[in-house]
Amino acid sequence: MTRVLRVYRIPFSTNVERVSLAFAHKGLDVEWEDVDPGNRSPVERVSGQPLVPALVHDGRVVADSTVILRYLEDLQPEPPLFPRDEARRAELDVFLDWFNRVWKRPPNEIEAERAKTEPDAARIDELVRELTGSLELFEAMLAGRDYLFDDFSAADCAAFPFLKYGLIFDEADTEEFHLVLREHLALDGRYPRLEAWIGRVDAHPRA
Ligand SMILES: N[C@@H](CCC(=O)N[C@@H](CS)C(=O)NCC(=O)O)C(=O)O
Repeated sequence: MTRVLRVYRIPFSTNVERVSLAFAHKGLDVEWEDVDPGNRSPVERVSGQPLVPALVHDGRVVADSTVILRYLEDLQPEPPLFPRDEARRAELDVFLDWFNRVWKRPPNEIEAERAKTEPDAARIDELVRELTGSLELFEAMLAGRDYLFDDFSAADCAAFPFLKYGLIFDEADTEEFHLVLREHLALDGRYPRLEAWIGRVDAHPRA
């Protein structure tokens, strides 16, 4: 039994950055467990699956970044990352589900297609249009507000680590999925609200 919040992570992980923003927002301490990306056995041993982040707290194991965001909200409600209003919270739940299951699909498929010996160029073009097209949607979501759901929330924690690749890139980060994001989300000065939001969220602390 441990009261410490321990999180398994690998370098440059988008899903780990989601929870790192959330921990810092709530002022919660985290004990990071650094894992070799090429050897997930410590994560598998503790959580029964290889992906990070995986949280261990008080005898419980919580895998999946979005589930961890909700776990932290229950553990420490203030300051909030989810709206208190029931309808607004449902809207945020829909956004998170859309982002995870719909938005993430094109970049994941582009990465998988590129890895094939004979990539389907037409399919890649179609996926790139879908991915790049989403930038208009985020630009519109930020009309007249600083964050995706007015106040800084789980939506910003979830989307920022992916959308930031349109503007911010660490040259040491050579993960193929991140290269896909960097290539196809480049803002090139065409999305001023999104650009300002990336800077705004990036100014938030990480745990
Ligand atoms: N749905 C999971 C996805 C976790 C995930 O894909 N994590 C990545 C790092 S960002 C990972 O561990 N990738 C390793 C791999 O695919 O082998 C979440 O939201 O936490």
